[in-house]
Amino acid sequence: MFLTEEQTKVFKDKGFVVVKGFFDAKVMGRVSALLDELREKQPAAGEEAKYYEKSSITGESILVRIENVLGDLNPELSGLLLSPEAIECLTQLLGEPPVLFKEKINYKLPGCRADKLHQDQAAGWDPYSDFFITMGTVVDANRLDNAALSFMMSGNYERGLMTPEWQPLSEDDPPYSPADEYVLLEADPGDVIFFDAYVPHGSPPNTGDRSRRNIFLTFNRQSDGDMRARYYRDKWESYAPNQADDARAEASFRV
Ligand SMILES: O=C(O)CCC(=O)C(=O)O
Repeated sequence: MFLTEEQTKVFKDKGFVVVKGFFDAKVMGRVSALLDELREKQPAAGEEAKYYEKSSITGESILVRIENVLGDLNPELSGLLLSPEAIECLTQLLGEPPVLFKEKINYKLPGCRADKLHQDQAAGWDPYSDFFITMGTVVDANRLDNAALSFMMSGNYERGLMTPEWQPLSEDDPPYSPADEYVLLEADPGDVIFFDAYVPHGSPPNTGDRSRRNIFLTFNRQSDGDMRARYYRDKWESYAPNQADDARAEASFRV
């Protein structure tokens, strides 16, 4: 057992739990370097899926995220993140072994737009399953000035969709209201947040001068099967990766 009873209870009650120092500094140094390499890489079709948007803050094309980064494409990164301890925690929380559903690196560079308050499940996940857990790994220090995430911490949300799919829960940036139901998650490299697909969360635009890279790996229960290839096939049909010279206007709700 890696998570304590108290930690699994917090996850059940609030929909998320933060595990400080889950990965050590050596691992995170390597992860950070691999993310820098991926930022520079020109992927071939079917490889890493990069998404660029035009920043309304700076007017520049910026890399918002990279998806499809684990597995054979990047075995070292996969080995570091899908550690035995991570799999054990996910097994505890899911009640059965996890299967990777999707993964992404959010670079949240200076000038990046807000991620509006939302439930992940509202991003078209219903056709695949009704329950997922995401493991968020903090790569850069997350602070107020570089778009740290805010999570609902009251547990006061439905374990179901609270809006129609694709609609954020609010157009406001943090502090979300009611303010006493949300927490600003300032976190350090190596901290991990496990959260379910219904807990409301979001982050403001990055108006600071430091990137705020976090990696989000989303898992389903083994009994739901391996849906990752289908997920990416469907996603790329409706929302294809692009290039810096082909940056989209800002899209605030595509998780
Ligand atoms: O990276 C962020 O700030 C937002 C991430 C998020 O909320 C998500 O992808 O569901």
